[in-house]
Amino acid sequence: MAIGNRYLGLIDRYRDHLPVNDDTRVISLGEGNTPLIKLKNIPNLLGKDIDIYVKYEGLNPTGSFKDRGMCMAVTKAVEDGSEAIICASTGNTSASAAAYAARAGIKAFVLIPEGKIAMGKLAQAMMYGAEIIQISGNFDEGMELVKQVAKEAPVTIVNSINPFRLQGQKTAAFEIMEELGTAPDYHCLPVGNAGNISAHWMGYCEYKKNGVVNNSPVMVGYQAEGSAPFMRGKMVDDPETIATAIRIGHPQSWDKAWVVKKESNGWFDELTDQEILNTQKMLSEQEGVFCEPASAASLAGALRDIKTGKIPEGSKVVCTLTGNGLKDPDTAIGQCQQAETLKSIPATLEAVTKAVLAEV
Ligand code: AN7
Repeated sequence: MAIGNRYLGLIDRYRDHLPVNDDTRVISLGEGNTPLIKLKNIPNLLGKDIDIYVKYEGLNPTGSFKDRGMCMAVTKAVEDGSEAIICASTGNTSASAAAYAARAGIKAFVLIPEGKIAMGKLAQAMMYGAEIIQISGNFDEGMELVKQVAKEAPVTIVNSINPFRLQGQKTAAFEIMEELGTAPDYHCLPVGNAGNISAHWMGYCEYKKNGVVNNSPVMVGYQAEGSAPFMRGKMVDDPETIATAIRIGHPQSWDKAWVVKKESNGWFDELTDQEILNTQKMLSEQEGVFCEPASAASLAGALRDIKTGKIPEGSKVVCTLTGNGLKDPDTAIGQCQQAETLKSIPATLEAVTKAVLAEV
């Protein structure tokens, strides 16, 4: 067995495919190289002959796929001499920006919507020492403010309108193709700003163009019903969903995502909050994989489309699980019946033995 192959993050790994040179000071936390887990119990339950893989991006350093893009964006910001970065965020971008800024030794300003960011994400932004600017408005309003402020102040925007973000995020597609030895038939993602679906498509096209693979997937984007501008065909002004990560009504990569849909012969669809939560719970219970609500939209949508036959049997399907379940403990506990019935018993061998015997 080879030894000494320390993984040093995706910029090191994919240097030849990214806009860096030998002199670039790389800002990395070891992001990327996440597990591609083949589901076993859920396909059995479905009774369908189908290969479903989940790409568990929640295992990145700050618990979401954002780290792939953020390591590139912050590396380039530092290279360009920037001393402060700024973003608007539903939570994960701010956690990631805050961490990479800390690592680089620069300042991070994060605009977050009051009351609509999951507790884990808020804890992260605070712990990493970001300048938190809470607004009484939603993500879309925050994003517009960030664009304006960046014209007035010496700060680099690290939302996905920063092109280096998508460069970093495309590497998730590289990893999938390398592991499968091919592109999947379908790739399903949750869609908010649509940066990630666009980045994946870039990655797939790049490897196909270079002859690494000779196929590319159908790209499928799933939104939450109350926050589904791609289904409405226009921007949504008051987006609402329990999946706060994708509570976005004015997607920043609007045009790009429509191109992805067209070029890949893909589609968009929407899910109710209840469908999203049911799938989040099912994935945890059946497979031992805990993702945040927004992430479960990819699998929830895929399962529905497999059931109806829109995604045919015999397909290889990859669903991106964009964020870790620990990001949003409140929503998780809130949907577990056990949380309501949980009561203490005496700390005695007799009582505990009785409790175990009652359930085996
Ligand atoms: C878990 O953090 O936009 O379609 O500000 O956190 O590329 O926007 C988060 C987005 C999916 C949607 N899943 O990805 C932010 C933010 C999770 C996310 C998305 C987000 P895009």
